Amino acid sequence: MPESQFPEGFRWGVATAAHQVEGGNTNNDWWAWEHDPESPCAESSGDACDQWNRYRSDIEMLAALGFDNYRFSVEWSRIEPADGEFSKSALDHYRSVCATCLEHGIEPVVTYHHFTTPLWLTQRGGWLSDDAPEVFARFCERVTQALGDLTGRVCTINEPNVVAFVGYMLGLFPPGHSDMDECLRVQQAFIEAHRRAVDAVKSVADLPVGLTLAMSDYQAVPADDPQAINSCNEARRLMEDPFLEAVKGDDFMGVQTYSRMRFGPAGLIGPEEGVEVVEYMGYEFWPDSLEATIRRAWDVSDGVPLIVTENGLSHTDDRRRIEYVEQALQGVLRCIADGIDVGGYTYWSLLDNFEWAFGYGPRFGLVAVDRSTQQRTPKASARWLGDIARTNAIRA
Ligand code: GCO
Repeated sequence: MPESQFPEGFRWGVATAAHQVEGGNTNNDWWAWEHDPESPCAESSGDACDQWNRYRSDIEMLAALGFDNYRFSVEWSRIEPADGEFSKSALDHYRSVCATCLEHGIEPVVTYHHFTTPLWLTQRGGWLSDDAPEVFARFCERVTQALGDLTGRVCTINEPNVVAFVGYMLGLFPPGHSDMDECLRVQQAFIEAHRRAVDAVKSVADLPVGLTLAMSDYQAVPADDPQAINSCNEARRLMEDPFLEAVKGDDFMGVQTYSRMRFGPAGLIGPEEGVEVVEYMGYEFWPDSLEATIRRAWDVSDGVPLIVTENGLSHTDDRRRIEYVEQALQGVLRCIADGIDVGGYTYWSLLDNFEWAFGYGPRFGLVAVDRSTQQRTPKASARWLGDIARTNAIRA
């Protein structure tokens, strides 16, 4: 296989999430959080990228660019606006999104929970309520009944580790708590929810199902310092290992990596002198983190098939985005050359969109969006990565 050629059948996708692109998602915890004067949110998601109305042209655009799959999420609070009450209209909408994908030769990769939780659940305890995994599994069954015959792959829960830690320990995401016991309880709730969701999907359709995990390349500084190494291991035990254990035997797991985190003898240390810091996000420009986390996920999960379901860069200089992704992809090739089963690469994100508490400042998209007109403008990186997707190779 030539140095830059990806294996036959390697999948090339782009990703979004309902709350970040649809607009008008008013019945979930994030909408409330964005309008809570005590929250750190920069702004409301508002109309976002109006993809609720513009999904057809967005899917046509990503297909024309050369991608073969589209990872998007369905909004639980639209589909189940009240406990046990399901909206046929919302399910029909997402069925139309899937059908539009297939019309353009695009495989729909459907995420069932991407950070947002319906208000009716959060108002009675959210992921701390005893029946959260059960009601989530009921939701997954209904969605699969409606969309399963048009769906290529299901991602059950996006970054459960981030929702648990940032929402229940750091307090920067809803519900804005700072309680390690709650964080650990929510972690376990998500693990149970994932297991129930896998069973719920499989009870309806024979589809590949997996969760997607936020990962980071935890590095000890200096590398041989026992305390720094211990800090890295503690971070992994909190943020990654329970989930990597829980997915053993699954159809796949989504690896979602952006950068590294460094720990010195006294704990977390900031960016290295001279290494670029990614605008808004505060982490380093570190594309090699993808290879490191793929290798770790493969090891700890005992070889669960992997897909990169998120990787990308927020930058106003699109050339840096190309540099970042090319370096990240070289790392993916090295993993594949070592026998690791990586089935695809999904760029985050198709569109510049609502970056949670940061609002619309960050620019992760391959495609720019004019906030006043909603006009889409593909960047050079969109055509560059689309060409790689079409040829399945990185051109020298
Ligand atoms: C996440 C989410 C995405 C983000 C992306 C950029 O990983 O936080 O899955 O919704 O927008 O990762 O930070």
